[in-house]
Amino acid sequence: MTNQIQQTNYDKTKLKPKIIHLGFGAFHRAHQALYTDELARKTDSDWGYCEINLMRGEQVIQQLNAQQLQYCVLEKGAEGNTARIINSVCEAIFSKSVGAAAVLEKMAEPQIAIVSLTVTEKGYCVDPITGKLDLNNPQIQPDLTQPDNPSSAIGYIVRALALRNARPLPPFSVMSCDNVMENGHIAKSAVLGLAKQLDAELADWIAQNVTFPCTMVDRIVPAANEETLQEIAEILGYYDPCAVACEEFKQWVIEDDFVASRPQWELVGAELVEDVRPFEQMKLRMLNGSHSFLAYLGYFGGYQHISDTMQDADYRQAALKLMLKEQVPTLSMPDGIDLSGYADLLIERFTNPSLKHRTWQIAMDGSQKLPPRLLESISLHLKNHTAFPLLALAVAGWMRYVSGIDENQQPIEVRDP
Ligand code: NAI
Ligand code: CS2
Repeated sequence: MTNQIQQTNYDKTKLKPKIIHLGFGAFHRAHQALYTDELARKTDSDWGYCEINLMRGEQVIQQLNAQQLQYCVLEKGAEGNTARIINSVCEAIFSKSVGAAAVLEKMAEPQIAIVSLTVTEKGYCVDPITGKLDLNNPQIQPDLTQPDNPSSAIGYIVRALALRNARPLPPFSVMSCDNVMENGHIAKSAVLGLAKQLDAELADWIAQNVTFPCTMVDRIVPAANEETLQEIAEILGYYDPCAVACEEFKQWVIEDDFVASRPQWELVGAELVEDVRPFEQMKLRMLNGSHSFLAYLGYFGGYQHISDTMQDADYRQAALKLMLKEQVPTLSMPDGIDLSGYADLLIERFTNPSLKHRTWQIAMDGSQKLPPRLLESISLHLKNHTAFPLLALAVAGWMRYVSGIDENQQPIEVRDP
């Protein structure tokens, strides 16, 4: 196994913070920030990030600032590992350290063309069934009464757009990169839902002037633990607390619907398309649906990681069968997409023993994750009178899991809003 280090090859001063990203978590570091870094490596792109963490994630922002806004992504391949130094971040702030007014001023800077998000499924504060903003959500409630001092991601976006409209400045595009079906439409529904409560004219302006491209995002990026960070430190020769490890595979399908300009991500492998829906459905049902199946059933089987479940032929076969027999029939894909090959590739990716992706991590937030992964397919099976034993088993696994007691009568640390 070889380890390579890919150092940065450009001067960061050529970049401008033209994208605000909300949610500097593990995934964004190894996905959108890496694509944008690759673009700066290969072209004269001047697109850089201003990273903002809201509510949580103060420490990683401090650590990133302390290391000149560079960090490492370790890509773990079958042949070897590549430690890539990512340099696409120009600024990083934690909302509570600087205050809401300073964050809003950043979002209202004239050069900001895109606000992207990875704030987890629950960050949109929508009812998972209706897709509409939940006005009773505890994150949204304070934003209804104090809109100029927001706390939710949606509250920040609405207030920043209000500032841009008032100044007047051009709007930005809002690009969700979360595992939410029709994530752009959900982001739009949440933003308009809040704006309508605050100012009907603003809501109209947003509806007419802001775009919310949908995206399908894919790369398995487990939360980094001390073992991961030590492994990366051995390769780099120094300790990087912001580093993450991930698989080699990555995919990004983006609806080409930006109101201002955008980076030419297609030059570094992203697919810019008219309609992302089929790709989102394929990925959420086949990859994430079987991930959740393996997470709940694997947890009860005593398996700590997804790769451990893949060592058990029963689990492996069940995951493949769930994909091919119960999810594929619910999909309608453009010509040329080989779903059986896709399923085989997913099993291969899940098997990667160097990715320590905890079943417990994937089991988190099931109430938000299950609708696009399992329940929409179940609805279709019910309508068509077709069988769905494995989807039902996955839901049963979730029910059993949220009861909070495992097979040995031990408590489960359930995390779910
Ligand atoms: P993470 O836990 O490392 O990061 C989550 C980020 O979201 C943090 O910056 C946190 O501050 C922020 N956040 C959490 N709740 C929030 C809220 N209510 N409002 C505002 N910000 C909030 O998680 P990770 O791995 O980065 O994943 C984030 C999301 O990215 C996932 O939920 C999923 O939708 C998507 N994703 C993750 C992949 C992965 O393999 N990790 C792959 C594909 C998509
Ligand atoms: C996982 C996803 O945590 C989860 O729920 O199913 O984060 C998964 O790793 C990604 O969607 C892969 O792209």
